[in-house]
Amino acid sequence: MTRQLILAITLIVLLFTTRLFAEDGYRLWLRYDKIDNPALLIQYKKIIQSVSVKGNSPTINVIRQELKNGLTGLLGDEIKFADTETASVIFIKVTSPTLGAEGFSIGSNTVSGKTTIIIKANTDKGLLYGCFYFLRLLQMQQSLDNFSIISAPEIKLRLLDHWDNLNRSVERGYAGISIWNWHTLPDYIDQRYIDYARANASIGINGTVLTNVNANALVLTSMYLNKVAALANTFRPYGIKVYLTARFSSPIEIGGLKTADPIDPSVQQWWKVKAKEIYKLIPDFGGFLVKANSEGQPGPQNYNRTHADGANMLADAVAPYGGIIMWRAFVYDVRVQKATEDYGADVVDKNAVPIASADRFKQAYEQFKPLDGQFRKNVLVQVKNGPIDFQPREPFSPLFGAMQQTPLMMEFQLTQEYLGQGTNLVFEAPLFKEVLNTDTYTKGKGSVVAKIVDGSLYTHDISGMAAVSNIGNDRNWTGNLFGQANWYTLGRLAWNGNISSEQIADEWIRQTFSNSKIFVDDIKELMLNSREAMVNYMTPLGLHHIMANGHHYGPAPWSDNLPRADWNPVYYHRADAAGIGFDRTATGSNALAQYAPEVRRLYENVNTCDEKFLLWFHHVSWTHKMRSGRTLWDELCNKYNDGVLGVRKMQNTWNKFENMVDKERFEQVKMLLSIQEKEAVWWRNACLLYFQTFSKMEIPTAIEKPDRTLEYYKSLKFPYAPGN
Ligand code: GCV
Repeated sequence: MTRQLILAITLIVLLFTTRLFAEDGYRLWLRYDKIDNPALLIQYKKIIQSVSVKGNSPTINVIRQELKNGLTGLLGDEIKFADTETASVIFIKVTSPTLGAEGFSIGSNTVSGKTTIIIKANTDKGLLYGCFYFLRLLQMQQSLDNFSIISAPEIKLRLLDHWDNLNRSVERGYAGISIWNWHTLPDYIDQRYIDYARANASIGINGTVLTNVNANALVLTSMYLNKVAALANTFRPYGIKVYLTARFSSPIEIGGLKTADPIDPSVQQWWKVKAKEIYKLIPDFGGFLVKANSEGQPGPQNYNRTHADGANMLADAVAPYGGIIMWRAFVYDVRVQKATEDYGADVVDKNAVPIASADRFKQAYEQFKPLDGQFRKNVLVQVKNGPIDFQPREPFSPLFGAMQQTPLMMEFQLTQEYLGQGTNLVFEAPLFKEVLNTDTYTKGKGSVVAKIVDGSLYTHDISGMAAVSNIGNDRNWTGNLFGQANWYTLGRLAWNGNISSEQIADEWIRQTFSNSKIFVDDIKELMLNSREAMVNYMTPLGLHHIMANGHHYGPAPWSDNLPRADWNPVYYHRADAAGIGFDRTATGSNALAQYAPEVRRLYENVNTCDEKFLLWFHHVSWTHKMRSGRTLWDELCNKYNDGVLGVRKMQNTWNKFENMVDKERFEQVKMLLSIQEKEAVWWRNACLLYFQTFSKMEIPTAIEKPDRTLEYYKSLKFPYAPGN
């Protein structure tokens, strides 16, 4: 073969593969394609002629690189760097009390027809955030005429929590395996690590917990710490700190001690030495996230100590270096379970007596509220948004507002463990906003959850919002392309809790797909309605926790065979001949008493309770008259059916845009929506057929009849469902 022929073939292959991978979703919302509006492009080019970024710290170098890629891509010409005196886009370090350590200002000024854009910040990191904001403005095709913005984050710790294991499996992960390739670290730095850091920095995320809360002590051994340090070095220029999960029994498992008792001086010393070792390798190490005495994880209660004793011991170890401890409040009563002797496995004590009267809803509050005021200053208690476990809709956790002396960190879940997993398109911003906007009334009207989380209501210096990551090594990062929007949401909401779901969707669509008005409007509507559709086809009217055991994929409201009563769906829906739902009023578990009186009053009366939460708080008769005038049974049937119709509407909307989305992404979303439709039908049919065995009422004629039997749905098994 001649050299020319080889060259030609290589070129063809290159062209082909470039096209093949051109729009596979890898670039997330940082696509930087050339502006497709010719008039605007001319304007932008006129304004943005050269850029000035002084200095050469690693972060400043990152800014230059991002501007080079971003502006060259968006404008179509190589961007020039120039002096402050001549450049038209100028990054400047200033000293400004309003901007803090991470904020920035950005504005444009036109004098005698020449526009200058100035980005100011106190720190390199602030400039980096300003750089990404500027690039976002361009990607969203916004005007650069005379604008002025000051932006600083409301929440200090804005974190992704990876439930990634050292063997690269991801607990509740639906996007491939872990992006951390522990085997090739520390020497091999995958480009993905850098692109991960860029994506996070672009939305203000400033920390990452690399490992699963069901923790493996090995990550604290020196071999792994060197790998962690390599990731920390990669992320540092992007303003991202690394954190690890700490297995409470590590002093025994890797330290050779006989105990992990937090009051034992040798244990305290072990953690202090470990912290010293970590900080020597990673001077800006963020700290530890801990799941203790929960679902079989070891913790201080193994030694009759409290969560505060455990958290404080670790807090003391990292305090000299500025580290923090995030101690999870996701606990439920340990009296029905115990850890094995060597703490090596999650074991449920099958002989333990379930506490019949206990309500899992109440248990985190019961264990943590009495500890308020006992935690060290560098401890945050990390609370899931609702009292049970990331359900499609939950009331807010009663701990928010109840622990006023302790900074409470929000834990959301991006990965869709209970929200249709990898196949369902569910935009989570409305879910997160619903919780953040809810009034706890703990300090009078207006005591919304957002103000507790950002530390403003009870005046805490540290504040945090974390979300369980939905990222894996799938080419498009999140498996379902629209999962990227949920990652985007975490960053934007942690930066600014007031930003609306509409705005988040708008920004994401414009950067990820297109600025076309019709596309943006329709896809925004699709996204904004997706969460309610999912609530309807899975758990309408306040049903919760009725999914299959273990992998949690699909419906199984009939399930009643798990060793803990409160792991079983029947425990939560309590359907019987009289009705359905969990009575959490004073006549039942009285969980409502954990809320402020104003909140309790909103929910305690079956006739006035917000119907979205009805079955969370009441056992309601099948013939109860709903606000629509229907019986509860008819309403339930209608809601389930509305959910299915909602998904079909999403399909119709998406299908309209075949010509406006590249083939690869269009087809992927289309195929997943079609799976989602089937799954919605499955949820509706299985749940209605099962609940009908109690209600003994007909499914209204206007609603599609289930085409399979209940036995069929009960027989479905998915031994290899992902994420388990
Ligand atoms: C990491 C739920 C999930 C578990 C998860 C746990 C937690 O129970 O199913 O996979 O464990 O929450 O948040 O700790």
